Formats: sequence, C-alpha cells, structure tokens
Amino acid sequence: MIKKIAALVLFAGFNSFAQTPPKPYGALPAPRQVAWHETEVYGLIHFTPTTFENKEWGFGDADPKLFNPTDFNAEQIILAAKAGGLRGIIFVAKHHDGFALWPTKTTEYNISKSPFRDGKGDMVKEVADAAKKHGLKFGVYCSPWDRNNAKYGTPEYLQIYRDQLKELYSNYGPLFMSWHDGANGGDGYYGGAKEKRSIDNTTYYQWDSTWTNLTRKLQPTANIFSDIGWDVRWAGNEDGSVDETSWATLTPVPSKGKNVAVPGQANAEENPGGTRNGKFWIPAECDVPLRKGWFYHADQKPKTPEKLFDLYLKSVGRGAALDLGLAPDMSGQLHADDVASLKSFGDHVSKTFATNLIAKAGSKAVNVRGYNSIYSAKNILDSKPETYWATDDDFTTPEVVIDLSQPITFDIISLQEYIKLGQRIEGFAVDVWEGADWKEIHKGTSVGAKRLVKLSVPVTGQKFRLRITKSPVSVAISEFGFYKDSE
Ligand code: FUL
Ligand code: CA
Repeated sequence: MIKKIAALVLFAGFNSFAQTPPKPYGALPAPRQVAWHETEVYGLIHFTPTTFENKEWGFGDADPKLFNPTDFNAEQIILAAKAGGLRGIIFVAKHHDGFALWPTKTTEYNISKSPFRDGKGDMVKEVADAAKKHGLKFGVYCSPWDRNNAKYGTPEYLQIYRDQLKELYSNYGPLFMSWHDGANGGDGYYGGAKEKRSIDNTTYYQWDSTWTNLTRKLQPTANIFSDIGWDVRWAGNEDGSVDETSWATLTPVPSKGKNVAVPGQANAEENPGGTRNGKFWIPAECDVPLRKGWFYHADQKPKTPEKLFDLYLKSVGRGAALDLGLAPDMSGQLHADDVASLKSFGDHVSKTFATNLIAKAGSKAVNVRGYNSIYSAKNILDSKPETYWATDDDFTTPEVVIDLSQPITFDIISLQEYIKLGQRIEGFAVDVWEGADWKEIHKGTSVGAKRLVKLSVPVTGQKFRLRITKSPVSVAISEFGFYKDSE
C-alpha cells in the first residue's frame, strides 16, 4: 500500500513537472500583439483632398469643395484588399493636410463641408462598415501634424488632436491599430498664417499620456504604431522589408541629445533588425505603397504581383507585417490595375501556402519535454499555431527528422516559434538526406512569428532534418513547413 502511494506520489510529481511549459524567455508579446502578428498583411488607405490636387502632402489650404469623388465605394476597395489576402485596413482619417474624413466637432475643415454625400457623409464609417462586413480588421491613422489648423504648434492643438482621437476611438468599433507617422511640423496654411512652424517632437505631443489615457483606455485592442513603438515599430524604410535577421524585441534609443525615445525619431538604426534581447516586444511593420506614392497619381503603376510576393517574403517571412498603401483614384475606387495586381498577389500567396508538403510526414525528435505528448514534435506539422514542440530545459539545440513515404519537391521553408513564450531561437539549419549523408539546404538566424526562406533552386527529397543550432534556452516551435512556389 505504502509502496503504491509512494509510486502514485512519484508519478503525480513527475507528471506535473512534465506538464510545466518552458519558462518564457525575454520580452513577451501582449495579447493584442499576438493578434497583430496573425494579421500578417494589411492595407493603408490614403484618400483626401490631396488626391484631387495630385500631391503627396497637402498644404492644408485645399477647398473642401474639391473633395468630390464621383463614385466612392468602400466595398470595392475592401473586396480588392481581401482578394489580395489583406486581413486588415487602416484608414487615413486625417492626413497632414488636416482634412477630417468624418464629421468631427473638432475642426471646421472636415467632410461635412464637402459635396460628398451632400455634406452628410462619414467616410471613416463607410470604410469601417465595409471592412467589418467582409471580415477585415479596422484601424485608423490620424496625423498629428496638421497643416490646416490655426492652433497647430500651441498647447490648444494638442487638446484638439486628442479630441479627434477620442472621436475615432469611440464611434467605429474595436480597432486593431492606431497608426502615427513621424512627419512633424514645417510649413503649412495654419488658418491662413502660411508660415513655418516647428515643434519639439520629443515633448509637444506628450505621447505617453495620450497613449496611456486615451488609446489604452478606449481601444485596448489597438496596436500603437509609430517610429519606435509602443506596440509596433516602423521598419525604418518605406520599401517593404526588414533585415534578414530581425528581432521582434527592441530597446528604443533616445533621439540625439534627448533623454526620451519618441515618435518622429526617424531612421533609427536598429529599426530594420530590432534588438536581440531588447527590453520590449515591438515587432516591425513594413509599410510600402502599392504604387510609388501614398496618394493616387495617374502616371504611376502598381507594383507587380511578383514584386509583392518578394516583399511578402521579406516582411511577413522575417517576423514582421506587410502594410500595403492603397490609393483610390478621383472616382473614389481603386484603379483596375491595382485590383488586378492585388488579386494575383493574393492568389500567389494562397496557392503557394495551400499545402504543407510535409504535413503527413512522420517526425522523430531527439527530445520531447518531459516525454510528454503535449509537447510532441508532431505539433510542428499539425497547422495549429497553438500547439508546439518543446524540449527539456537543457536541450537548447535539438533536432527533428522528418520522414516521408514519397519524395517531394519544394523551394520554400517555413518555420514558426510559439511566440507567447518569447523569441528564443538564434540559429537553425535544414538538411536533406542524400542516401549516405545529410546535406545542408539552408542555414538561418532569427525565427520569431514566422521565417520564410525561398531557396534559389528547388530541392527534392524524402527525408529531412531541422536543426536548431543556437538558442539560449530550450525551444518552442509551433509550425514547420515545406512549400512549392506556385509561380
Ligand atoms: C508618412 C507620411 O509623411 C506619408 O505622407 C504617408 O502618410 C506615410 C504612410 O507616412 O509618415
Ligand atoms: Ca502546431
């Protein structure tokens, strides 16, 4: 009897140890950021009087009557985005020109003064509703720089800006992003003053209190985007890519001569790569316009689907997100060329990643945490992000062999960490069995939410090996896949 109890106690003890998940490593994503990672590709719509002026930055003096799209159709834009595989839409509710696309109480310079829907329109609402109807997340971009507002540069404007955010946060449902750019101050109309106004972007906007008191309270699901965070950082360029080695963590560096890190600190050196073991989880967003400019210009063409696919690999495939700028033309819809390019890009991604060629393979790992099937290596092939293969604490560089009954040919490798436990892996390699020996196909560094590798030539084989070559702690890998580029 005593023996039996002892055995039971031992067994229970062993079992509870075996079920302890790996200890989280370093800075961790908040739930809103985990949801953001899943979005992967989304869009950013620029459509204001600036479109009708054929400019990139409106001065703030355009007559509201100019804003008169003949055939605005939010659903046309949203459906084109959806066909492109975009899972969210950020709408520029107010750009630098200061024209508010919703009937705001904060400024006269708004959509109610335009002929759009006879002055009764609310474009933010139309886009939000269309996004919701078709299952896309919704976010807003309200430019802090306002070239129309007479009060810009004074403390009063800060209150106006905060009231604008408050309206946007209160009337359009839950937001997945609140987007802020770093362009700050300069010349503008400013209520007729037509002068240059400069502000100290490290202090003027008091971002700390705006974000803590407004964004977090009214929109807890909104990821705050700016040059340096708080939730999502700028990639450091508008080309649509981050460094090949890119960490989701960052230790924001203060602007030169300042002791705080704030938005407006453009070209921060670490933005494209992040900081290994950085203080905060602040992954990168790669924002890039579909055409050359953020606003529509008839003489520009959209990027080709092939170029978009390449950017997808260099953004989403490096643990970041791709934010594609969409520019409706003066009719208020996306040009047919843009629609076609988005559609081919969307098809390319969905066809390529439709089947994981190793999904049905057998997997044999050198180690599984506590011999517990919860952490089995099978979890990396089940296409469920919530299940993962974990190893014992002292197995920091494990291997897993993938065995198939038939040879396959592929040219894309996909690897995902279970990021709720942090970004752990620093190096990995993939090998193919060549009958007598292993041959290395690829060697990489950071993984994080997702790492995609496009091989220069397709590889054929039946037995493969994933090796984690460097990690400070045991690993937690949620997915592993081989794909064939559908192009
Ligand atoms: C920048 C702005 O200056 C551009 O006009 C555009 O809105 C881009 C997305 O962000 O900071
Ligand atoms: Ca899984």
